[in-house]
Amino acid sequence: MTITITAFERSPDGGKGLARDTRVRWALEEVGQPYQVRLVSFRAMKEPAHLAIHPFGQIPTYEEGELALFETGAIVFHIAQRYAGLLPDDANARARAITWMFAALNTVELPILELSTATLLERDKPWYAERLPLVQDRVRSRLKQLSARLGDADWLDGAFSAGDLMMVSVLLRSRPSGILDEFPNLAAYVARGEARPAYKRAFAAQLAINTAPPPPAS
Ligand SMILES: N[C@@H](CCC(=O)N[C@@H](CS)C(=O)NCC(=O)O)C(=O)O
Repeated sequence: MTITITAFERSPDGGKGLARDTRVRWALEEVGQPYQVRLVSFRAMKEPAHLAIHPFGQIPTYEEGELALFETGAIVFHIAQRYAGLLPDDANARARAITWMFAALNTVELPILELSTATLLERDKPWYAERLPLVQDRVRSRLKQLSARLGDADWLDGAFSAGDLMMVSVLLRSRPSGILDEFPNLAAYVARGEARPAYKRAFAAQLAINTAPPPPAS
């Protein structure tokens, strides 16, 4: 059955792989499933056809036959459940890997997102300079806890899993702030994720779109 995902026609990051279609591409590459991509403009994302699939008018979405999904957590979880390679067979190890997916999205991504929002959208506010260190410290304290748990292990819980895929994807978004590099074991963990052939293919695919000549004006 054909899998189709959506991605930005032009990602605001210019192809650095931070747009969230990259994590879905990565999951599909890890499990060896081919996929098609439908590119959407910011305007098209807010139009009824896209809103019917994604109620919040965002990317990525995932379509497979009758099934249409949004939210990268749900999409990667679905891929990991349906195809072998991203979740362990042992029931307890599987539950722990899923726990790490939730931790990445609910506990680690939130302060990282808050920092990105502050630096992107709040620079001109009179309170920006006073607030920024507080937001940075929230990221720092989360990463400190994660760093302590990871220690010198390669992955969060045994073999690479969907939990690591999601955590690495989330941590990548903290790299531009410089905070990731304050934790050498986390920086090395992210580099291990980026070194995976499946990640490299996913990254290259999104980069190709973002460096291609712009589509003709309609
Ligand atoms: N929680 C959602 C977040 C999706 C999201 O924020 N997508 C961004 C791109 S990475 C987007 O579409 N931004 C444009 C917008 O919100 O208008 C997920 O994990 O899928």
